Order: sequence, then structure tokens, then C-alpha cells
Amino acid sequence: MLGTLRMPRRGPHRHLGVDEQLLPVPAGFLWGAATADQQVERQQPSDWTAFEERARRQGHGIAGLEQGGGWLSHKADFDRHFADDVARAADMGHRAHRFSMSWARLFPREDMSAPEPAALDFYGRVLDELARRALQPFVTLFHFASPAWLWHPSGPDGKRGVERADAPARLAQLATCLVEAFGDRVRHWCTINEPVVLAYLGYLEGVFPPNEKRGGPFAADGVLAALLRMHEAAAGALRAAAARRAAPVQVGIAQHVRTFLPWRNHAPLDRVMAAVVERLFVLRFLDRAMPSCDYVGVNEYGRAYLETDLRRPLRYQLRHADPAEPGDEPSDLGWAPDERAFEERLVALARRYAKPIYVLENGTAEAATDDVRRQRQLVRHTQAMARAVRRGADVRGYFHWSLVDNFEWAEGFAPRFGLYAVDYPAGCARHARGSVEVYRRICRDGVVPPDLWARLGR
Ligand code: IFM
Repeated sequence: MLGTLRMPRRGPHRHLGVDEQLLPVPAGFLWGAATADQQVERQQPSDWTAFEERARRQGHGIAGLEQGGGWLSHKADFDRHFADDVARAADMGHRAHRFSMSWARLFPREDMSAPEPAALDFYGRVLDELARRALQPFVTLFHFASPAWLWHPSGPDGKRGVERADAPARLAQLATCLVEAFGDRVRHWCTINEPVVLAYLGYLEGVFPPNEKRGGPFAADGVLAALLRMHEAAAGALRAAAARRAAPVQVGIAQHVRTFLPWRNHAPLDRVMAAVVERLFVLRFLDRAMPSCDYVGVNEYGRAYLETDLRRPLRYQLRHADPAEPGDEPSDLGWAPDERAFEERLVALARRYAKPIYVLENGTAEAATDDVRRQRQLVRHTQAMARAVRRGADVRGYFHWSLVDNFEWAEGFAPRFGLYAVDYPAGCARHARGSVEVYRRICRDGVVPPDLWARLGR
């Protein structure tokens, strides 16, 4: 019914115009994939590990936890599979790999002044494999999971977690130690992954630790300010430590990006709220973080619609996909990839910040082995990215989320984001999905091959 009330928002951007062709990415472009510690590694003493254990004991409804200790304790078992995973990425033609180094693994105890040697050794071996296969590492310091001890109340105000007064210094300590250990091998660092998501899901919606539901859209502002201080402290520490070693360094942040649209074009409040949420969710934090960044890190996940209710103007309903929208192909999570939004976003970010851009994540949840929606997503989004480059965006790398299936936070093990499927009960064996071959050809040619475009692009 609603669909008949709405005017079409815009058509899909899939047909190549007469003056348009399949466009190559620039020479030296970095193709890759991404993973994160808590999602693929064995459990460490982090806040997320504590939450997952609690959720399992209490039957909390996180998919896959009911499988017991096995899945949870080793996740995708990157600890055992990392060398083969790096080989898989190299075999696809990747030239870079994004991953995070677990803060809880490196600093499992609060009183430590130097990182755990076994953890340094592990990440050193991961870096060795990447170097052996000529993949540039992009390392994230804080990807949602933090050490459990950070949650002990601290200081006169008794604050916990990222709101502790010493949280910036603690993340800076991690940054300094990692540059001292690996500064000769890692050039690209990302301080914090998706700070706005962390603040909203942890402090407003309560589905991430610390599982709080503070009231009102601005109730997480203090947390966002704390995360900004952490980012700035870590960025400063990375640069200072790199300068001491005379090592080149590029520092950024990974910002989760959705394109927010009005559910009903004719409803002014839907339009206003879409613009407000775009500002609050995407731009506000990024504007403040960008002076301390060398590049813009973008995690792009399509579009979302906002539907408001005049009787409760500040409350809105978020919808991901629109059944009436031609060409919408929601993922297994219901999210709607949108390559045109991706292209416009890259162009807009380039104009706003005038800095190099790395797409640090872009992907979709699809479990099927013949993952046609992911294949289409890869073909359409990489071509959209190349169009953005032609329009002036200085995009230098694209990391598909994700290399392998992994633990999708509050959604558990059900959503499958991997180019490679992980068979958890079978020792986490990896199996290539159809997308592996598609992405291999795009990486190899640096352009979407015409036959792939004919099959998957239109
Ligand atoms: O799995 C997450 C990742 O950890 C952060 N960005 C979004 C991905 C998919 O939800």
C-alpha cells in the first residue's frame, strides 16, 4: 500500500551509457579483504568474550551460541588458518589485507606496561605471511572489542570502558607498542572501527557491550566525545612512535556509512529526519576526526529508509529494503546494497575532505555457495567505485568484507559475510563461494571484465 503512495526515488544505475565504459582502477590500486580479531580469532579476555559467554549461559538469542563452546571459543580459527587465509587472499590477486590486532590479547591485564610476548609473536607471524605474499597490512587498533579490564570502574568518577578518563592514554599505549614492534612493516593504521556504531549499539540500543539503553538520540554524545579523544590520542601516538623510528605512517578511522533516504518522498518529516540522521550518524563524527586523519576510511553498507510518525516526531522506523524499489536485492540480513549511493558517497567524501579514500569495508551477507547477490554486489560496486574515481575521488584501495565467514556480533554466526564459507563443525574448513572467482578476475584485470558485467552488472 505504502509503495503506491510513494513516487519512485530514483532508478538503478546499472546500464552503461554511450559515453561510459567499464572503467579500470588506477595503477597501484590496493585490492583486498578485511577481518577483525573478535570475529575470527580464538577468544581473548575482552568485553565481547564476557558478553558472549553470558549470552550463551542465559540463552540470549545470539545465533550459533547454542552450538556450545566450540564455535564460540575459536570463531573462524584464524589462529590456525591464518597462513592459508593469507595464501587464499594472495591467490585472488589481493595486494593488501585489513585486520585488527586484539587489544585484549596484547594487554590482557591492566597493570601491563608492555604487550604480551605471545600475542606480539602471533601478529608478527601474520605479518610475516602477508609480507611473504606481498600483501600490505592495514591494521586496526580497536575493532569493537576492548580488554575486559577496561570495564572496571576507574578514577574519581568511577567511569567504565571508553568513558574512563584514562581510555585515550590506554589506546595510545597500544598504538605506541605496536609501532615499536611493527612500525617497519605496517604503514597504514586505523585507530577505531566504526565509533558511531559502537556508541549507538552499545549505549542507545543495548545490543553491544555495555548493553545500555540511554534515552534519546543525543544520549550517546558523551561516549562519542570519549571515542574522539581516544582516536586523537591514538593517532598522535602512532605518529610520534613512527617519527622516532623514521617510519612512514598513514593514520585513519573506519566510518560506517549508510545512505539514509525518506521512506515517503512526499512526507517532509521523513525527508528532514533522513537528513538529520545522515548528519548524526555519518558526518558529525567524521568531520571532527578528519583533521587528525591522513585518509578517509569508509565502511559502506548501502542504504536505509526512515519513516516517521507525526505523533512522535523524534521516533522513526528504520527500514533497510523497499519491496517496491526496482532492482532491490536485500542481503540475508535484509540490508540493501546500493552501488549508486556508494558512488555518490565516495564523490561526496572526496569533495568534503580532499583526502585519499580507502574503502575499508564493503560487502553483503549471503550464505549460498553460488552467492549471486554477492557476485552482483562485487561487480556493480567496483564499477561504481571506478566511476567515482573518474569523477575525481582519490580512492586508493577496496577491502571486501569479509575474507571468511565470521562472528557477526549481536547477530551471531548466522549471517555469512565471507568470500570463503567457514564450516565451523568441520574444523573451520574454508570453501570458496562463487564470488571468489568473480573477485579474482576483477583484481587481476583491475576492471570488471565485460562478460561479468553482461552476466552480473545489469
Ligand atoms: O561485521 C561487521 C564489522 O565488524 C564492522 N562493519 C560491519 C560488518 C558487518 O556488519
